[in-house]
Amino acid sequence: ENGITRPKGHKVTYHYNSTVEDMHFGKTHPMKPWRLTLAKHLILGYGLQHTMDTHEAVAAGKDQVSRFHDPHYVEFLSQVSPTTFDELCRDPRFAKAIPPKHPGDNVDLGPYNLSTSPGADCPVFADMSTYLFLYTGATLAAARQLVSDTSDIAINWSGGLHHAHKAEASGFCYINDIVLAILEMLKRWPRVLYIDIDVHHGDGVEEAFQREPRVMTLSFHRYGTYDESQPGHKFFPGTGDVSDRGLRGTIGEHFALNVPIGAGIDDRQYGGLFEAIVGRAFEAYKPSAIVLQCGADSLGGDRLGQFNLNIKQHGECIAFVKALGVPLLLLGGGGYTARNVARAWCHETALATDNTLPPNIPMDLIPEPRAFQGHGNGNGQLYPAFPPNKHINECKDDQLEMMVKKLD
Ligand code: V1S
Ligand code: CA
Ligand code: ZN
Repeated sequence: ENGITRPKGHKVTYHYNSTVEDMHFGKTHPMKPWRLTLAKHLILGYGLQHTMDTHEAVAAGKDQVSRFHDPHYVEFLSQVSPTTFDELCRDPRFAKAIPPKHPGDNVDLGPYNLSTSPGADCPVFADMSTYLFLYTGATLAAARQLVSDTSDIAINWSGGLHHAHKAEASGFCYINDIVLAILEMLKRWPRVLYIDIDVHHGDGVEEAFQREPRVMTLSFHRYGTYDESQPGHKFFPGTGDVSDRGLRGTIGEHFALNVPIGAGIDDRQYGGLFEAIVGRAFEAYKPSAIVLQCGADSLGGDRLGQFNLNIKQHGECIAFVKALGVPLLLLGGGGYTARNVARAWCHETALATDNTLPPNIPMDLIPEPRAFQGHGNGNGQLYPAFPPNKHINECKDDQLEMMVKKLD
């Protein structure tokens, strides 16, 4: 009735669990799982659930998670909560995982880079184990749908947590669901291409497969100093230079690609880079399947990101990869201006199912209202003080072209 139809010729599955959406990392923490509820409500509002099969995820098992992660770390994650944390820290099995304290550290770190201090990147919060094993379960279910040919495109917007290491949480990521999904896909396919359009470097996935020629990792990310005011402060996580190509001297060398980018890249420049590099990587590597991490913190106006992409261009990356015509796992990731994240992932769910949404929601990015910086309207509300935080474009076309040549 509203023109929304099932895709012809391919099948899409959507993996979710509402319990994940109700979790809280802490009041000041930028990661807001309720952005997933916002996205889901938009998706349901447009009727996109009729265009795909929806699957409620069940929790991953400890044994499944241990296929990549250290079993002690997995055990810790399965037991940790704000009430058990101190006792677990005293447990001799985990004591050796507590990092030494550096002078100037403003948060107290426990084992595996976890912390109960407010403001920590990887806080211990209520029902955290449930959250971790559920988002991982959703990604594994999605990967299994592809492997068993019951899906051509499988989606889990709660996954894509690319910074988690074998025995360490990092940058809001605890379990690396992406690595686990790729391991599942390697059971069937000889080569998997991983593409990461989150504004941050996909370091955890790259590191996991740095010796593995059967996985090519390709990340586009902001790289360099955070801003001029603090020359020593690197944009997180600080890795992913163009010269970083997989572990030197191993058979994995040349199977990692990195595209470091300056602040403020625009749609035209990003689209040019993405299509040239992904097109060439696909042609040369001939992957049997693709995993695409669709972090929405590469959008303009993101609370943490520094790119100026619009939802249209972000979506064009997904459409370009879909058109390559191999089984595709679509995952979420970062994205810290919740309303824009929800609109991007709803639009991308529509693209996956060959639908175009009616243009009754503007495609322009909505600025984040900023407390204390806005001007009151007299009704206790704040107007945004600035247009979306458009970062000054410091990407020169000739420098971008040079980088593409270097990568070839
Ligand atoms: N940029 C940034 C940023 N902001 C925070 C943060 C802010 C408030 C809090 F209450 C807690 C944390 N942390 C960071 C970054 C991590 C970014 C992770 C991105 C994740 C992803 O989108 O790629 C995938 C989901 N952390 C840092 O910059 C490290 C510090 C250097 C500064 C912050 N403190 C808490 C730790 C050290
Ligand atoms: Ca990235
Ligand atoms: Zn990110």
